[in-house]
Amino acid sequence: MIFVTSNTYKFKEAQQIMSIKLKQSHINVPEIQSDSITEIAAESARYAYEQLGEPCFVEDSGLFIHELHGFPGPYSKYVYYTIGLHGVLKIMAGKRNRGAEFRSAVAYVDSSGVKTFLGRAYGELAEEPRGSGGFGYDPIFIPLKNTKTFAEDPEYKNKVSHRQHALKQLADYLSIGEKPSKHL
Ligand code: ITT
Repeated sequence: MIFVTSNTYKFKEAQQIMSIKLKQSHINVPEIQSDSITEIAAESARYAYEQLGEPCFVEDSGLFIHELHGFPGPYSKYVYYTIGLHGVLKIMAGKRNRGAEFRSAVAYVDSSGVKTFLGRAYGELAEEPRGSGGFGYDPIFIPLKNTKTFAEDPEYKNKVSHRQHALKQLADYLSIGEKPSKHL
């Protein structure tokens, strides 16, 4: 199964979650501008299928901060590379509601069309970046029922993450199952 992504961290996580062997494709897929990561992923999947002519999937993801009405959401990558984690924490300074969620929209495509799956992980923003695992916003995201950030506890991340939830739905759809989890 081909996972079209330029992000090697995402690819590694997906391979740790899925039981079938994944192949990373680096083809350059344009991303449409939209407030919906599901729409963005679906369009990217259509484009990828035109290029590859083989079943594949793509993923669009992001961090949605409740107090900021979902910002940075679909713009997570841009915000990460411009103001970064410290910029986001600065915007959040003094705010009482630090609730946030990661979302992952996976779009799978084959000859019968595109099918999308949405996964979410709820938590809150840390006061400062912690941990060296994971990528992107992981150092500032503390999932529910844990005190460590995703970057401090990447194993836990793979069990409860937005990506895990979306890929589990894809695995169920394809009837291939995911890797058995030891703890959950
Ligand atoms: P693609 O080639 O697959 O599109 P990308 O890095 O461009 O890879 P996105 O467009 O989906 O991915 O951007 C999502 C951004 O949101 C990503 O660059 C991170 O900054 C952030 N993000 C997404 N999932 C994350 C996760 O599991 N942990 C931390 N940050 C995440």
